Amino acid sequence: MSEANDDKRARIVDARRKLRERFLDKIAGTPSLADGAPMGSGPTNRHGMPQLPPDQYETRKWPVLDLGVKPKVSTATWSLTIDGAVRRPTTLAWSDLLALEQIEDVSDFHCVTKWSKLNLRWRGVRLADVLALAEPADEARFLMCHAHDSYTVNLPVEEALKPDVLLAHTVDGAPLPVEHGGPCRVITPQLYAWKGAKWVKRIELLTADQLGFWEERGYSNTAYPWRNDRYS
Ligand SMILES: Nc1nc2c(c(=O)[nH]1)N[C@H]1C(S)=C(S)[C@@H](COP(=O)(O)O)O[C@H]1N2
Ligand SMILES: [Mo]
Repeated sequence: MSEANDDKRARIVDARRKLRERFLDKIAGTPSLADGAPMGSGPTNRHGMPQLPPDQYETRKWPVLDLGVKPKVSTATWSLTIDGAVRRPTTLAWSDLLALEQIEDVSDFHCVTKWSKLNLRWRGVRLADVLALAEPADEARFLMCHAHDSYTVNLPVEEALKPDVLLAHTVDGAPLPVEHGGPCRVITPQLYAWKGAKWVKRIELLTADQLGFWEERGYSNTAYPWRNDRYS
């Protein structure tokens, strides 16, 4: 990543716009609280909806869910690779991530086990920007996130492009703690939280859908909290 930052930013903005255009119909066709108002840059994502999706309760603590491993990843050796069905396979170092546009967004976090943590203030980079950098191929429709603990989770590209989907490195003003996926995780505020990979290391673009860890074990492939869409 040696381009001058201005050139790179202009290229990302243009690539993001083109990518969004390709997926606009699909974005419009999915249940979304964001469709009317771009987010990823401001306060909560509820937009007049009730506080909580159906059958969720609010928790003040923030539970930790993982597969029994909390990988220690230092920012010095951190990298994120975007590959698969892309024109420009891309690997970012930590400094590359921080050189991209930084977004602050307040959003809610809904776990399929029924707790919701409201009003988390995240800071990070839009996943859309990082995908735009890698230029997904025309046939790219899905992505698989791979994490350091061998967790995997799949997403349709149109969900990944939503503006509140972040590669988050900071929460409530502090570096994201290891147990919550630090130094960097994906968040998907409009889907159940398992769709956001903690300790993400690779994002693979796919031309056909594949199931991730929980989707293979019976969780819904779509995972819309506002539709109580938990299991398949
Ligand atoms: N790498 C990785 N990411 C993961 C998980 C995991 O086990 N490993 N668990 C998922 C699940 S089921 C949920 S509910 C959220 C929990 O995030 P938290 O531990 O920060 O609350 O992370 C998701 N992302
Ligand atoms: Mo979960």
